[in-house]
Amino acid sequence: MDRTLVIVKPDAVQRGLIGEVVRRLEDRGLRVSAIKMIRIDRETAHRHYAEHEGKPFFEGLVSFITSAPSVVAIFEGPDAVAVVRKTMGATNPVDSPPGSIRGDLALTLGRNVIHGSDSPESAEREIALFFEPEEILGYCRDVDKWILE
Ligand code: D4T
Repeated sequence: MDRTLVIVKPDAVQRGLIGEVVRRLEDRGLRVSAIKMIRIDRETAHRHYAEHEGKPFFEGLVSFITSAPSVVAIFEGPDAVAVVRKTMGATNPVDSPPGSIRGDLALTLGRNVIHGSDSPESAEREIALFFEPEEILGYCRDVDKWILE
């Protein structure tokens, strides 16, 4: 089973969209194996967005993600990374089709509601950044036999 890290970003938390975002991913068939609300600190934000360090939008990005609580979660399922990325839509909501999370719920790049890991390697790095192993629960749902072949 593959897994990926999702952040319901501060804009979505403030707008009351935690349930909507999580519901869309659960409706897709993905299983939550860890979830919690945190205020991301600056050090963690720098590590999470290390690939963007030095870019013009970096400081704004760190300020935004640390400005208020986020919900971080791990979603599991076959090809979980790709499935979440497709369900999210494009980074810039303008390019996200209706039906995707950003295409339905967001308008601008800097307030794009959700983060999802961009590769299985990033997912493992990001999961280690936000979760201790004992916070991650392995379990099966009865319904999984109707979702997974
Ligand atoms: P995240 O990481 O938030 O899920 O976004 P993506 O994986 O879809 O896209 P990303 O890493 O390229 O961008 C990270 C984050 O930075 C914001 N951003 C990005 C921005 O404010 N201005 C920009 O020009 C870019 C490229 C949006 C998402």
